[in-house]
Parts: sequence; structure tokens; C-alpha cells
Amino acid sequence: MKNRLGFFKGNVSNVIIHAIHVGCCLMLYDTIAAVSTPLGEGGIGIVRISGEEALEIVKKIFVSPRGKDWYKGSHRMYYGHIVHPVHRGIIDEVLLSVMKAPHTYTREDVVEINCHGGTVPLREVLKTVIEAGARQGLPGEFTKRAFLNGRLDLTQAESVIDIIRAKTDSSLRVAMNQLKGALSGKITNIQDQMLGLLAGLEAAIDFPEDEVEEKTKIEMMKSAELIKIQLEELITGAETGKIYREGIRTVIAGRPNVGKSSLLNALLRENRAIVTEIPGTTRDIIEEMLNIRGIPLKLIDTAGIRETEDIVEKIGVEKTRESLEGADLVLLVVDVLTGITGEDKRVLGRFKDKKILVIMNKIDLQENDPADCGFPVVKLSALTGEGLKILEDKIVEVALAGGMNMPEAVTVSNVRHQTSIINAKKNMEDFIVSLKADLPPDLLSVELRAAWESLGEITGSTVTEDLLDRIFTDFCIGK
Ligand SMILES: Nc1nc2c(ncn2[C@@H]2O[C@H](COP(=O)(O)OP(=O)(O)O)[C@@H](O)[C@H]2O)c(=O)[nH]1
Ligand SMILES: [Mg+2]
Repeated sequence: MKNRLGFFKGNVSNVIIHAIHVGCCLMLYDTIAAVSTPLGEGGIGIVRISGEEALEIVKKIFVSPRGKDWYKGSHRMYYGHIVHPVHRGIIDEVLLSVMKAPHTYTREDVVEINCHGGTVPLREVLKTVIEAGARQGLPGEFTKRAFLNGRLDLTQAESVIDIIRAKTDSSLRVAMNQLKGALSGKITNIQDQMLGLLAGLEAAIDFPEDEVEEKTKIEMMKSAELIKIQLEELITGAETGKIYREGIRTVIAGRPNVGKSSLLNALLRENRAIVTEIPGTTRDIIEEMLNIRGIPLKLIDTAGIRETEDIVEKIGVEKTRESLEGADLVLLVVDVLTGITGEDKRVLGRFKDKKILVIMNKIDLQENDPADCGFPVVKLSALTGEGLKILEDKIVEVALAGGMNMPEAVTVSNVRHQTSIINAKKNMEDFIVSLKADLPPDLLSVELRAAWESLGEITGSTVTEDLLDRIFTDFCIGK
């Protein structure tokens, strides 16, 4: 009896990795090199080399005081000089880290040359390594090899870039959690539940004269609903995950002179934006990153919205409207002396679907209980700092929308993952509808497989080369 499940039971990722190996053999097995530390001046800079030839290449250009047989073992460091492969002139004094496969970042032989951290020594050492036989690595190519060689799955590989770009300690924890495999564990678990369902269907396909039995059908329905709920939970958490990964785009809006730039400065605790009593002082958009209780905020100060004849301010007002369109959170600042004006009401009306906080500023001048405007109001003084803490609490509350999702939980932070989960959920819904409609088991299994494959795109077990290219070109060179 042919087991249709056989395909799924095998280690699919290995099958696909094998296919990619065959497809681009040359690319995969040559030895690559790149500068792995940031450009500019630093104490040290690292040229990283990975591939079968890594050690042979370094032997041609490295001179040790120990003589020719300097190389002893793996995971050790060696002092010496990088020299020109032909005329043997000294290029830099270095420390070599030699790490033999398989216990390395890429699972290949890796040599890291710790040079002096300047642009010129790094460039010269890299040039020498390339002259000695390595190829310049592409963006993310080291991590791509770690994935293709099975050391990391795709979510883990992607978390590496999130770790590098983490904006707050909480963002870092979300990314670290992903690197440890929390998300892949959850996804694989749901995939296994789908396989369980498929197994039930297989039994039915093997006896085509029968319909799916009523009892089996009820059990299948239960499992399918359970899978759907788990997918929904992941989708709900994704909003929070995205916040930790990318930060909340927070636009400070309001009429001129209400204290927008003062609020930006107060939140940043520095004088970043120019503040004057002259309306229309801020003409350009100012963007600054801010960390509020671990949540990254991209704070954007704007020119404010008003009718104006000044050409420069006009452009500023236009830019304000544009940034409002892309905002996750709007802080609408209002002067307590004037209260909410018609212009403010128009802004509130137009952006009512966004998260909005109304800020009653300048309470040091006048205590005033604002009229209800249908949005949460925070009273503060950007000048004295009174009420700022309350605003910060409120921002956290609104941003996480009550669902205090701790960064330790399994969090979907990547739009690509989110899309695949949404697709899988859609496939599961189709499956449930078809099951209810008593469609034949073959058809049902098609929908289930589609769901399984959608999830596979997340961990990389069903990934295409195209997608891989897109993911890894987002990395920096040398990672
Ligand atoms: N008394 C008082 N004055 C403020 C406060 N916030 C801002 N201002 C003043 O209001 C004026 C306009 O402030 P600014 O931040 O440039 O407003 P923007 O045009 O909305 O960016 C300046 O003279 C500020 O010193 C506040 O909380 N209390
Ligand atoms: Mg301003």
C-alpha cells in the first residue's frame, strides 16, 4: 500500500537543502571572505573566511613566529603577520582564530583574522585573502550557509539580523528567543498536528468506497479547529512582535506653537528640536528613536498642520500629513489655553482608526479639565516635565493594546512569518468548510497540505531559492 504520508514524514528540509546544493554547487562550496566588523575605526576589525579552502588560503599569507608548522588544532588563536602572497611584505600584525568544521558558525572551516580596526588595514587584508584564492562574500552569505548546512532554520537565521538591529533590550530578548528556536518549535508542533490529521485522511483515501466516517469527521473537525485557534493566537501576538522588532511610528501632531517640539525634547530628555515662541519654527520632519520601558518608539516631530503662505512651511505641513498617514500612534498636542480646535477635530476625525492620544500641554499655565473628545487624554507640561511619566505609561498601554505580551513568549515579529501564518489559517478554514461539505478525502488532503506548506515557508522546510535570496540580501556583508 502506497503511503502518501511518506513524503511528509521524511526530513523535508534535507531534501530541499539537497536540491539547492545541486542547483548551485559552485556557489556553495567555494571559500568566501568578508569584513565582518563595521566600517570605520575600531580597536580590532575582523576578516572572516569560510569554506573548505579557508585554512589553505590563510597558510599562503600568514607567517607565525613558530615557523611553518604553526597550525596545531581547532578553536585556537595564533599570533603572527599577514604578508603579501608574492613579495612577502608585511601587511598587518594579527591574531588568527582557526575553527574547523563542523562546530562553526557556517558548519564549514572558518578562519577569522583579527586585524587592526581601520579601513585601510581591513581592506588590504581582505584584498590579500582574495588574491590568495577566496571569493568576496555576498550580504548574509555566512548565515545563508549556516542555514543551508542545517545549523540554523530560517527563523533562526532571520533572528540573527534582528539581534544585530535590536533597538531595545526587550527587542533583543524577542530576537534571542527566536534564535533559540522558540518560534520554529511552535510552528513545527502545529505542522505535526496537521500531519496527524492527514494520517486520518490517508486511511479514508485507502478505502475510497467509504465516505469519511461520521465519528472520524467529528474528531477531525475538533483537531482542525484547535489548529486554527493556535494560528489565530500567533497572528494576534504578531502585532506586538512587530512593535518590538520595528518600533512604533509615533507622530507628534497639532497646531503650531502648542509645544510639539518641546514634547519631543522632553521625551528624549535632550534639546533635539528647536523650540521658540514663533509659530512655524519646525519646518522639517525630525525623527528620533526612543526606548520606553523596553518598547522602541520612532518619534517624529512635525511642522504641525495649519494654513500658511510660507513656502517652506507649506512643504512641512504637507510632510506632516504624509507622516500622519504612516503613523502607528498619533500624539495630538493641544494647548490647554485654547483647548481642542476645529482643526484638531478634523485631524481626529480623519485618523480616528489609528491609535491616538490627545496631549493637553502647558498645564503649568492653567489647570483645566478638558471636554470629552472620545480619545484618551493625557495632561502634562512639556516645560516642567509634569505628567510625562503618565504619558509614557499610556503609550505602553495603547501600543500593546492591553495584551501585555511578554517578549519571552513565542512572538511572531516578522511580516514574512505573519503572512505565512495568515495563509495557513486561510487554508485551514477552507479545509474545515470542505470537511463540513463532505468533500472527498483527496480534496481535503490538498487543503491540509497547502496549510502545512505555508507553515513550512517559515522555518524553511518548504522554501524556494528565490525567497532565500530575498531574505539574505537584507543582511549586511560579513554576517
Ligand atoms: N508654559 C509652557 N510653555 C510651553 C510648554 N510647552 C511648550 N511651551 C512653549 O510654547 C512655545 C512653542 O513651543 P514649541 O515646542 O516650539 O511648539 P511647536 O510649534 O508645537 O513645536 C515655546 O515658547 C515653548 O517654550 C509648556 O508645557 N508650558
Ligand atoms: Mg515645533
